[in-house]
Amino acid sequence: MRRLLPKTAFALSLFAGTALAAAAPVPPAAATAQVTAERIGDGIAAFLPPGMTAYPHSLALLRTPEAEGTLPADWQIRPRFDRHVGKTRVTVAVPQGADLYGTGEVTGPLRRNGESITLWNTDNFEYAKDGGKQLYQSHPWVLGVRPDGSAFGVLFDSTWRATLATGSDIVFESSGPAMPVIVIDRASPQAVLEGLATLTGTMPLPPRWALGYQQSRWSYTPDTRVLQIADEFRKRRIPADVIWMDIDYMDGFRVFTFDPKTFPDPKRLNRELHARGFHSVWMIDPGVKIDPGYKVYDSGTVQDVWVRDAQGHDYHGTVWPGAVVFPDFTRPQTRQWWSALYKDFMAQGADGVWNDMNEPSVFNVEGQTMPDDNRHRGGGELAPGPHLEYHNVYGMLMVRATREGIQAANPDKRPFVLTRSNFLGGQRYAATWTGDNASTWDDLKLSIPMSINLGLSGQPFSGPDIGGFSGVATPQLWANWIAVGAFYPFSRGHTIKAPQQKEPWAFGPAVEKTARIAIERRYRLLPYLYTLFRESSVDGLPVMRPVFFADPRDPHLRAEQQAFLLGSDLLVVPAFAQHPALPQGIWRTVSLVDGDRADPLQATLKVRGGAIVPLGRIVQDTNEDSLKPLTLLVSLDAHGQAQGRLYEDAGDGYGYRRGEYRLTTYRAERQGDTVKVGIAGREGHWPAAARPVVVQLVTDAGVVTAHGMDGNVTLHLPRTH
Ligand code: NBV
Repeated sequence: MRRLLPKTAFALSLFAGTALAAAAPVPPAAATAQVTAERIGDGIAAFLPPGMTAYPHSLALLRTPEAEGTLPADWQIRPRFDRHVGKTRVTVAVPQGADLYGTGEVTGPLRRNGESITLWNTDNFEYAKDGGKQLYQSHPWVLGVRPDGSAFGVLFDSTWRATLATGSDIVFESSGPAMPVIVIDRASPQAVLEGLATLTGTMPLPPRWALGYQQSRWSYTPDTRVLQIADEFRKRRIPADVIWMDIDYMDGFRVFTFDPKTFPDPKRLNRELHARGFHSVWMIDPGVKIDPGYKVYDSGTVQDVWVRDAQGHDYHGTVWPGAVVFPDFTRPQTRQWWSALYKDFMAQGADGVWNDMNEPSVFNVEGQTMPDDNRHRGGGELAPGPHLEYHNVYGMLMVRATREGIQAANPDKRPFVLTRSNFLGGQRYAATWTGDNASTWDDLKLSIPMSINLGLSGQPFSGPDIGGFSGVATPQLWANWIAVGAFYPFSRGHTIKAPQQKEPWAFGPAVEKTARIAIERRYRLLPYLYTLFRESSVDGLPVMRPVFFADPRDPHLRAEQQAFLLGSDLLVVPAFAQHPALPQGIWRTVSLVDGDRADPLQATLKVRGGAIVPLGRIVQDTNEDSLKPLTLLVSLDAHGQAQGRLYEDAGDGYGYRRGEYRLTTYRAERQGDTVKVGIAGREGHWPAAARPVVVQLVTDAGVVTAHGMDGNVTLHLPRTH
């Protein structure tokens, strides 16, 4: 690492950055004059705008980048900085023929060429406002894929309100000061996303239960209704892991309280849910009711944690509880106070927390949020600043404090937080759902590119409200939605209060059957999914991937947004997909559950030739050991070989960080009329117990099954194969 500027240069800097100021000037070109460019990683460059001498503290990044050397002279992608009518503008020329992706939580097509969005976190009911071009989260990040499959990413490191246009130029126009820009340029989109993960971090491994199917509603109340729902799942033998408590459990919408009439004994409710094999997630909003005598309001007031208005008074807004104050999460004291509130809350036995309304959403005011000139006081690494600067990270700072609070309350468990609002890098703190969609075919279809683009922006753990939040879902729509929704990384049915129930059984027996099959398929796939989540927590690659990841050089796959990949080995083609562009090569259709191929609403699942996909048996929840037996779904490539991985650990806690896990690489090889399936590698300290294994070889002529012990199964092919 080089330090090119004398230390005093940092002191002179406008920013309190600690890292090295880069100083190697780029080759003289008018557009980039005075821009400082530095290599900060393998195929990663940072550009500081004219006048900036050190990389400022960044909320998106894990750590402040450090210079590693000068940029190669032939480095292609270089941002151009200029001021433009009171705004800061950065322009990046898009290489000829490149396809653009990412840009976070967006409606519209997967391929973002010719799109324009506003980065200003907004409560956008039914995605109606501004044509859905402005949603709950902001990701100032664009991924580009060139015709030859090589790829680049551009990260505009600013939290201020901005617009992001992705045309023949990428144009980022911010209401704030000039910001650093990071460019990643690597051999493939996968390699660019790995680069993004080194910068913004990865999703921490969630508890395994969070991968199960989840059921929510605004709201299940009273507590007896919650248990009825749980019992209904078990009675009908529809697998499920989580029931969600929306705002009505609170006492007059006061956060961290329970309605004494409808939820008199939350501890008991959580115990009852656990006894039924369910986990519980409870909503907490940021707005705190102004109510002297209410503990949260009183303690926050004593500790002086509230956001202030331009005059320096506590800002008052209106949300569910009526008049509220908002915690100023830019302050370290506020975050500590907020975290500490979770101690008693989690002691009631809650398993996870759902932070809603954290754009923050404010009722009855223009713009539906607090004024731009409200003051955030900052502290630590964060300078004081106006709401215009901190609005987009309000939700992220909130869930950071939430996560820390849950972690401190239950140090031996992995936190689970779901958030509506977030920012680039926010996968470090919370999973996400895509807000208030509607029960329409359009919203079903656009949920797929939405979740894919979130994954291409660093957030692998997302999904929409299955069935649509608002409006009436027809049985046909809901059935189609669950058939695909079982494969979102985050798989949760949820709905608004009225007019309809939207549980799997609410639409009659035919839809219930489709739902059961779809959810059973997810549960069979859990060993594979959990392996993917583990990999994503290490390398940052998405769980749900665009089809073009199968072959980034194939131009026909670049706009496919109906079908998608889970990992690299499983292709999901929704029943409603019309003329999907599918990858070349061997992809074999598989059945996971009795009746799935016969049900016309189920998505078609295809396994890549060359892959081994680990499957479990159908269980009702993730507490049950599904690997009795383990099934290995083997699909050989043209050379008669296949490989796949299975990650196993305790499902919760941090033992895996001490090596208490087992990562097994399976390999299959055909020799004449036999296929041997063995173990090619192991990692982790968990002992490999002898266990029965079922191998299902998927061939073009059908499935051949063999039983044996783990690591040593030989399958004899009948003549016809
Ligand atoms: O807490 C109620 C709802 C919740 O169900 C939904 O998922 C959130 O996106 N919440 C919004 C507030 C009211 C929305 C109209």
